[in-house]
This record gives sequence, structure tokens and C-alpha cells, in this order.
Amino acid sequence: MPPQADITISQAVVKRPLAGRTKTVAYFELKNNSSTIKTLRKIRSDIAGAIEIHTTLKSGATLRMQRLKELAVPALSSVTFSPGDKHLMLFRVGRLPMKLANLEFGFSDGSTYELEFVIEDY
Ligand SMILES: [Cu+2]
Repeated sequence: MPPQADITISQAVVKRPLAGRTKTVAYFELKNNSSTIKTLRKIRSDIAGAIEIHTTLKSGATLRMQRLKELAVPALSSVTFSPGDKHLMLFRVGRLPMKLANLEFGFSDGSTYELEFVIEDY
């Protein structure tokens, strides 16, 4: 077996924007397999003009999204991005490929990882 990468993702999905929309979300589970903390800072992709890390805040019955500048993933642990919780927000999304898209995740230690997402209809 090849050595496991420091960063892996599973259940990685980009939602296909609704007709006429150019904004969408992505969900996944991000796993830090290394023995040091990894801080996610920058995400880029050919499919979007900009990508932000968002979290969802609840105040009473109201849900509000808030942008995170970065997100720390402790050693040997994982973070879940899911509906109603943390997610990636993709802006200025153009025409998407049929099935798969790559997103590049950049961390504060300078490392980058090319990660594959499945494109899924809403
Ligand atoms: Cu958002």
C-alpha cells in the first residue's frame, strides 16, 4: 500500500448551482492524518472565481453564515463540512464538468493538496 497522504477527504461533494445561479456549496469530511496541526487557509479551483470557508451560527431560530479566515484541524483528527454546519461557499461558478472537479486546499505550512469532488445535483 502507498503511504497515506497527510490530508485526505471523503464524501466530497460540490452541489451543481441551480439554474441561473453562480453560487453554490461544497461538503466533505477532511482528515488530517499527520502528527501536526494543519490549518486550512486557501481553497482554489478552476470551477469558481472565489471559494470561502463558512460556518453556520445559530441565534435563536435564526441561522447565519459567517466566513472563517482559516480552520485548524488538529493532528490525527477530522473536521466535517455538512449542511447547516461548516461548508465551502463557491462564488462565480461557471459551467461545471459533468462528474468531477478538483479543488486545491492550501494550508498555513505552505502545503497544498489537490482533492477530487463529485458534482451532485441539488
Ligand atoms: Cu455559506
